[in-house]
Amino acid sequence: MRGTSMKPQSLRRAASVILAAASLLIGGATSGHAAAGPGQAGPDRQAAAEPVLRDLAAAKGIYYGTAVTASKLSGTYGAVVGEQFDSITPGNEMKWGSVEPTRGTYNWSGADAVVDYAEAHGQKVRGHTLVWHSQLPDWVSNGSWTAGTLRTVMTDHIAAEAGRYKGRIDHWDVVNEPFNEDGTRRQSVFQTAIGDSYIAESLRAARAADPAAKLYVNDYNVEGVNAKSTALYNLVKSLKEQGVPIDGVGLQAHLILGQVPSTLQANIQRFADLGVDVAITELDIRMTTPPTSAQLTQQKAEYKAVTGACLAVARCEGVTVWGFTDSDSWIPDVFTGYGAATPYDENFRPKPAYYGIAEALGWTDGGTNPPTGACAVTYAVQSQWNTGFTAQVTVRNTSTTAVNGWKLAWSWPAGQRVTQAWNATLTQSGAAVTAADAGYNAAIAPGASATFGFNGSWSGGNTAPTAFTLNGTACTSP
Ligand code: 9MR
Repeated sequence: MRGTSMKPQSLRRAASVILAAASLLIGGATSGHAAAGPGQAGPDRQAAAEPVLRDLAAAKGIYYGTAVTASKLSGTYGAVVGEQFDSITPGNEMKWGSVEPTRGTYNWSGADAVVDYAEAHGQKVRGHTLVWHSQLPDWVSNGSWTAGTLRTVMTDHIAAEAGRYKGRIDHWDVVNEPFNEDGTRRQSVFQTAIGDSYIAESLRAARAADPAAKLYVNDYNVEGVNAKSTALYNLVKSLKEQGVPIDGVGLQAHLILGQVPSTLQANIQRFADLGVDVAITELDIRMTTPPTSAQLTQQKAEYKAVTGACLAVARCEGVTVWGFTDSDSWIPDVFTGYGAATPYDENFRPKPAYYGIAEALGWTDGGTNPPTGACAVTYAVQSQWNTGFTAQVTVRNTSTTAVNGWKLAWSWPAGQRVTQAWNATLTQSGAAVTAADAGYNAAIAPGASATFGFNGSWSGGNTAPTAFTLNGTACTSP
């Protein structure tokens, strides 16, 4: 439940900020995060003042989190995670298949790295996840079990993992995805071998292993009021009636643009009324790619609405996005033709969605950061031959403030590649291209333009990109 007193986490954060400041004073700062500090630009990032989601969220009494990949927690990725978020969830590193691939043999390296990082940055940790039908090691999913033998394996696993991190995890997703869409129980190995009671037994084992952690049941497609969320509601009700330790429900919220459930807030409220906390645990909002500026603007409104729904209910503890950057999102791998689901683009530039979250958390920009209309881009293929082409791009500053240093980003729809550029530095990663100013053309006054050109290669088609962002803000293009 939300409180107003300073929690141990806040104290830890205050301590880490003081330490960072102290190390700057003695000239000892070595990491990007310590050097940049909360609220300032990290390496390769926009120099202008950006809202800091973790500070805005804390002021509203919630946390704002992200799923992370442990191996990426350095450089720009690590700097953004530390600056912007006050809770992290390991995307994969605490799953059974990661930590206990063979029976009794544990590998804690990834999970340890995430917990250590969180403590160094004053962040909460969502432990994810102890009992789930997926990403299980073969020895569990393909074992031949009786109720008794699997119960022992399951509770041993919970004791080992939750016990290892005792006192260091704020929220545990103890059981993940126990329901089918119609609200019946998913026929996981735990359900079929042990029966309905495996959920209560898991929660009791987790409480015994780490009494301070808040224990959650987490699922997807339970954001609105529907058969599945009603089954979750009935489960929580019955667990509470039996005195089983259950503190909260996680609504994953893997959403599709244009399909945010209208009953989201009412659904959060009905769980709160039952006497449990609620969290949005895996938020992303996917769209067809490449995104248009209209889609990015709609996504901004939807991130704002989801964050607002959590804020509107006192027992909603926080929101976690499932990856903060489009370069660390599961969506394109699983949903062909979909992506752009997170608040930052593939080059760590904040998207309109990021400003939507900030606005929901009370930030205002004084009108200097409209999501559209701040820039206008023309992209013209001037000549084209065999498999090559030459193009010219003009970016006009249509806002009322000067641009001092710019990055123009787009995604190529047809596999084109940059081979050579002039008047800008172009880098490409997959389909994502970023054109950075060449120094002498870094400043673009209101109403003025910068133009650059490049040669590229193409095969099959040379369709122009349809969406551009300038320093993370969507541009119009004819
Ligand atoms: O983000 C995770 C991805 O890297 C894994 O490949 C995937 C395997 O299922 O799991 C992803 O995370 C899932 C989370 O643990 C539970 N809810 C759904 C998430 C997306 O699949």
